Amino acid sequence: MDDIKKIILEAGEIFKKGFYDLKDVSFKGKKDLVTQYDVAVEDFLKSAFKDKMPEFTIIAEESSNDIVEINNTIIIDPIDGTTNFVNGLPHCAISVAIYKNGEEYIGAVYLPILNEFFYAKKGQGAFLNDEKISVSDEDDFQKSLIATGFPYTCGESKDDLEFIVDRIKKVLPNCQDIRRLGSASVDLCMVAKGVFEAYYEIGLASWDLAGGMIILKEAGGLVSDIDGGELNIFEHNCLVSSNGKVHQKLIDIIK
Ligand code: LIP
Repeated sequence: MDDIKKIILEAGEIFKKGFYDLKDVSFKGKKDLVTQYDVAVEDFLKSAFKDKMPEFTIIAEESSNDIVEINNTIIIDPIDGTTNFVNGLPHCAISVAIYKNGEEYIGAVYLPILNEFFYAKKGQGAFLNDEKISVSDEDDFQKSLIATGFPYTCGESKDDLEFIVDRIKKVLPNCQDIRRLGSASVDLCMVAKGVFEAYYEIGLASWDLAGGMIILKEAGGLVSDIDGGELNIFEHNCLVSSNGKVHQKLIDIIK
């Protein structure tokens, strides 16, 4: 774990430089941004992981993004929350998930600007800067703080936009409030830390969710698809995550 942490912390230095620097921003889609720093952080991570763990296949948002199976695999999002990064909002992170023989092994989500390093190793719990974290005990949905997100596709797809607006109408009156932080990996860590009781979003890619998902499960949380079944991380389905206690209620509301 220490070696992996070291690599991610080093990548965080490039991230930090970029956060305070002028950025070349280009568009991968109508709403989907990328900067030279997404590429630089990704290049650094890919090369460092290739040296350290040459037997692992790498999936990464800006380059190796067409693989849809897991074996000995590292999944990287160099900047999850690129819009936040571009606009100077510190809720953006490097997300890394490592799978061994097809099984979840290590999750790491690092917020360089806030100096928060979330990580988990299968069977050993979840941590934020070396302190153990766990999900909240709240079981009353009405008292729960729920997070969600808006996939970039809502700029083009009426169905996706409809889903988002309709579910907000259904969830908002029945919970404490809703938050949209702008980084799926950070949202998952906020559930892991007990800040949010639950988080759901459609259309996420494997690199957005894999690192945070491993951390949340190790913190005692639950992740599923919208039917309560196992989430296929490559299917861009609706991710439902929670402290476990309000999971079914959230599914009942958004399904
Ligand atoms: C983004 C997310 C964000 C979500 C977007 C997108 P990126 O990732 O984490 O919360 O709503 O759909 O996937 O593009 O910043 O890595």
